[in-house]
Amino acid sequence: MKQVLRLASLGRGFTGANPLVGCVVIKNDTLIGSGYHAYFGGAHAEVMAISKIKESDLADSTVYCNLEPCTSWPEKKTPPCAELLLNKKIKRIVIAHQDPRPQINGRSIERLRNNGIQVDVGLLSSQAAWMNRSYLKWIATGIPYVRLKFAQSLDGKLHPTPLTRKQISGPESQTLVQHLRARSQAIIIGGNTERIDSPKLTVRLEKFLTNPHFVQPKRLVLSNSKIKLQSPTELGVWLKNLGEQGISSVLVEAGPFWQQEFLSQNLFDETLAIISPKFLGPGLGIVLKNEHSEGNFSSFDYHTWKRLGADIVLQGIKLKGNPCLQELLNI
Ligand code: AOF
Ligand code: ZN
Repeated sequence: MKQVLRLASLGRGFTGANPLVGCVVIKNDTLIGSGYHAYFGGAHAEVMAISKIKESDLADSTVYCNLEPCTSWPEKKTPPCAELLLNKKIKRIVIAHQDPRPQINGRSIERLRNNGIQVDVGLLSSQAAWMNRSYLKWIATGIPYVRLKFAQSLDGKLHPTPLTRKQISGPESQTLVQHLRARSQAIIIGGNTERIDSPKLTVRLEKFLTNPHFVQPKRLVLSNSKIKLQSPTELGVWLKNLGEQGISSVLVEAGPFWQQEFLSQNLFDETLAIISPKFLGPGLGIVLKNEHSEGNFSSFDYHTWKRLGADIVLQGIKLKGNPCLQELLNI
């Protein structure tokens, strides 16, 4: 299953709203096939792993996959993997966890078992669920997984005042941001960031640009002239709309105003604070606006930090808004 998770992660940045999925096929203790879901709309991991194996070799083999194989539904892009596994006379299937998508949600497991296939569920389930935490949150709640990313100086400022363009974080942190963008389907900024920085918000890493299946994240600007909310309190409803449009994860690269709205309204799953060893002097930092928001900080369920060049990145993750993950991680 470790190998399955490694394979699955190769799809990171390319699978859009779909989960990361890997698959290996084992027969007589030998790996006879492997594959992963490489891009949104492309073949599923099981198909990739199985397609090159002879029928006679497949009989009585064991398939390892991090996710429950899919069923079919009207707007689905590829054929159902559960039927493929049934037709190929696989003996045993080992999966990390169920696919909570309402059209699947245990149905494939039941169907495979009813047809005499041994299905074992739960191997490395927490690692697998962690890897797909944005997919699981979006499927369970309909709301995209929200990452807040902000770079701040040692004196806690995101922007100098008067507002001017200023690069706070170093090049290593910029590379991290590129990866964060690649795994998000939309990047959100506010009108001030648009006006001062006018960032392109694109992914520019070779790895992504050279892959014809890579799709740049949508650029969403919360401002009077672009996406106009009647009031910041509409943020939650707007996010839910994004989820309904098939956006499963967003990266917020806005300045202090919108960052604090997401924080104060408890509309986030993860924060990435990039802290740089420099002082900005007069400037704007994040000021939380209500009592409720103070509680958010103690409600991080996981945190870690990493050194990137001269900067440190402090990552906090909330798991409690993520019912599937909560269940799978048993918290
Ligand atoms: C699997 N194996 O490799 C993946 C699965 O539109 P489609 O046909 O690509 O189906 C997408 C859905 O299938 C996705 O939302 C998720 O429920 C499941 N993903 N399932 O058996 C895979 N990527
Ligand atoms: Zn499938």
